[in-house]
Amino acid sequence: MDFRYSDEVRRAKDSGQPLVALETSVVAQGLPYPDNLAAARACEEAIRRAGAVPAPIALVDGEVWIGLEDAALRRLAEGKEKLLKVGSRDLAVAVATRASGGTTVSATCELAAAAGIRVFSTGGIGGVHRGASEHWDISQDIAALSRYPVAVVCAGAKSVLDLPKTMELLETAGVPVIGVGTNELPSFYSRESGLSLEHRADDAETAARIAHARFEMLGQGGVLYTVPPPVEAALPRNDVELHIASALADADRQGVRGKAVTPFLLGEMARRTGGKSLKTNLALLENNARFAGALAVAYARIAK
Ligand code: PSU
Ligand code: MN
Repeated sequence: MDFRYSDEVRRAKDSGQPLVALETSVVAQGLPYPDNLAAARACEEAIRRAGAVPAPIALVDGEVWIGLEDAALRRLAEGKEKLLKVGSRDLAVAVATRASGGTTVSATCELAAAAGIRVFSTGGIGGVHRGASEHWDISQDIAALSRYPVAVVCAGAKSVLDLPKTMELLETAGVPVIGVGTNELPSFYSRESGLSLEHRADDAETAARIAHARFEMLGQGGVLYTVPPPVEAALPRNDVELHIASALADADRQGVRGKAVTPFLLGEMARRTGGKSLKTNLALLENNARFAGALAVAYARIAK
């Protein structure tokens, strides 16, 4: 496919260095400026420190960029122009209309796989929204996870979602969910969710073996690794629940629907927690990037 690679990513590909893809909807829609820019840079640094090369993916004037040069990252972060939230279904339109935007988990999985990148780090995945039996709001992320051979590192899914239904759908989609050093699904802002996981990996090496078996031996789709947010930055589950319940009620009252729901709730959480949720978000993004870096390094060693 006709992608535009940054110099750093091109060199890494040519010399067979481990790569980690990053989504950019978190930059364009998920976090306010300048925290979004700081978060993107911190993730890139964490990946480099782990010995891998970061590959943020985005749409810039209709071109798919694998690896973003500084000016392009700035454009996404500053948001002075119209920026799309680009999921898998939006890719063709974004390309054809020469649009710019941040890629969500679904589009990032798809593009990373097409670029031959096996590891991808994000904050939280989309899933089954609360009330889905009424409005059918279920993220494309699940379908993409099922389909593309990419190891996705996240902090679970936010409890703005219906987590038990999200876990059920992941099972239906055949996506293994691996707790990293835990037997419990983390819920993004909190280390707990009350839901236990069947599978765990305590280190990057074990995690990499699972991905390698799935992709190379079995020819299957993605794997989801869930890393609890760092202890010092995590929020108590009960507090998070209270804020989410009222933020969801507000979304409903204000008629916020569809793809606007996730960015709205993220903003509301930051406001309601006096910025604490933002700190948690930044800390977990960097923490996930660090593990993804180690995972990519271990994967490259096994795949040799
Ligand atoms: N969860 C977060 N922060 C985010 C997102 C999810 O904690 O920024 C973004 C991701 O890019 C994810 C997308 O892929 O929202 C899911 O959106 P939707 O629910 O509209 O599919
Ligand atoms: Mn949705």
